[in-house]
Amino acid sequence: MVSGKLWGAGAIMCALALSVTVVVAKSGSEAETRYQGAPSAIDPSGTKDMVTSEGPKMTTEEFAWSKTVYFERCAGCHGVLRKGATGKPLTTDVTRKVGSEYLKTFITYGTPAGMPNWGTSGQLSEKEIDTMARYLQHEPPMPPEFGMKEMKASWKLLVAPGKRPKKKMNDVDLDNLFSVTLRDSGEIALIDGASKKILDVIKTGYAVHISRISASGRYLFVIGRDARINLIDLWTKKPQTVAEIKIGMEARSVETSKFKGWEDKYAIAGAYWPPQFVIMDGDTLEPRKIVSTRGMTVDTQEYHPEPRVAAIVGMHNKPEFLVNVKETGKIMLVDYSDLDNLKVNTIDAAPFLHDGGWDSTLRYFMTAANKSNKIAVVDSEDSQLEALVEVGETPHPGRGANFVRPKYGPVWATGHLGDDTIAMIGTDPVNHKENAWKMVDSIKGQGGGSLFIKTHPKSSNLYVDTTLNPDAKISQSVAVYDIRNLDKGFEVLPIAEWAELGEGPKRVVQPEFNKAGDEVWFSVWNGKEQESALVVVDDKTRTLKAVIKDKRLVTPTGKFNVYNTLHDVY
Ligand code: DHE
Repeated sequence: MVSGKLWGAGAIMCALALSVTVVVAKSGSEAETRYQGAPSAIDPSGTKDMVTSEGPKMTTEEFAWSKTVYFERCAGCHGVLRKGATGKPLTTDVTRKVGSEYLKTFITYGTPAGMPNWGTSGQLSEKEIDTMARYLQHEPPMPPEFGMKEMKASWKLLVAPGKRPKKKMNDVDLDNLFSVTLRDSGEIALIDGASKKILDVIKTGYAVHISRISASGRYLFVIGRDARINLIDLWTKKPQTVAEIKIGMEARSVETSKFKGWEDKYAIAGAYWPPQFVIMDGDTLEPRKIVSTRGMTVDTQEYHPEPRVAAIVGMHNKPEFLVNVKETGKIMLVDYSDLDNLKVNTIDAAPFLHDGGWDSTLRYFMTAANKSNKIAVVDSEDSQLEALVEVGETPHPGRGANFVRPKYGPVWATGHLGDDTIAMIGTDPVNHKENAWKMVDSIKGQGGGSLFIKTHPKSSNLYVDTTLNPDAKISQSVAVYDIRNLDKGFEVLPIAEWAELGEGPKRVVQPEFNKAGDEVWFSVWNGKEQESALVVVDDKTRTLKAVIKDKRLVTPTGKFNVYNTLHDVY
């Protein structure tokens, strides 16, 4: 572990911008850098080090220390190979040119573009900053590759499909079950939607991230930042992990095949490192096909050695996965009907693709190219880019929200990390052609730092969180709008206050509906050693319905209602 504490529940990563000298960061960019959160899961001791004579002098100990700090705090923004992402490139052609003094200034004071002030905040000492500045002038250490051999070695088939029950052996209402990410304990909690009781807590990967569900509703897939996947059988008496695998060293996304005839057949997971995705058997996780995402960017058409895999979705109308490749800005449509003759249709979108969701017809996929301030729209029928729609600063929809505006027809909405707006894009090219793929409206929210926005076909409310807003009053509450009368503005629900917790950041994150669409769940995400909670709101009355507290609920963040996740209801 390095010296100096990490900040808050999600540690702040550095975003070294090689320009200007103002110190105070804007709230939008501050929120964005705060979001690059988790320390990299890559083990620094496994890298190939590149201490070269061209860089300034440093000892092996100094190099090892800097490498650990870099992976824990900087790689999220600048990339493992320092090629740049949310943060500027820090390759040696740049860092050697600007030199030690220049680098030290920026590490010390930060920048308005979002680089934290590591020195003046007391996070790093003068000596540590000097070491870091020298380190950045050596070639970035190269983490090892992770191919079929390594995946197979990590693969554990704990219960073979033939040994599993033929029918559901428990009386859990699986449709209304919630899989809740317990981020910092590396676990998920399975919570019954009706009774709000924790049915089980299951050990998963490090800094566990998301859950997805197989097309039959039987298998739950959970991925950790360490690229470990747990395949959990929900039909056994007590849900249990039946297979496990590591698909790389760092990852965020997992999904399953949903097309008719291919239900539960395949799973797919995307890695941040190495930059690749892998298709596995859906009921065992045995790896079948690995595809690298390294290649040219869509804009300057330069080679990128580390294009990370962001959101992946399984199409409902075809045997295809849609894979977002962050740094190159490409969307890969992967036809899984013939893995030996794999067809991949690559769509040029825009750099820094991140998350997204379907429109209400499940035909068009709307995905945020966050640093480009755009939403890319993909038509899954003809496999083409339908539009690139300019929205606000750094859109972050989660899955987004679908609803109907009398004036514009069906729209899909996103909030933003970088500003306080909520953008709505028309999604009906048949009956509302003039509005299709245009930002038809943009309304004001509570503030920037929004991560997730949510509604439900049965609800007339639109909930917008502001998890990363620097103002605690805003990050601890949510805005709710009446979709039928958006001009009325929003009501603020003091979710964290309702949870009645003690000290801590208590960030409110990710609204998630139950199956019936009449209640909405929020996480009150506190520090690892502090008490957290889930708050359930009655959708109709917008009043508190329940608070779920339990010492096992350590840092709850994402919540995945089985039915809504499976059917892409949002
Ligand atoms: Fe996430 C989804 C990546 C930080 C909670 N997150 C995603 C997806 C990606 C991603 C690529 C889309 C997956 C998909 O649909 O296949 N997230 C990243 C990061 O790279 C980032 C910025 C920094 C990191 O180091 O991981 C990051 N994410 C966070 C958090 O700090 C959050 C708020 C809390 C946590 O648990 O870590 C967080 N991310 C989520 C959630 C989803 C998600 C809840 C799924 C939303 C959904 O409704 O499907």
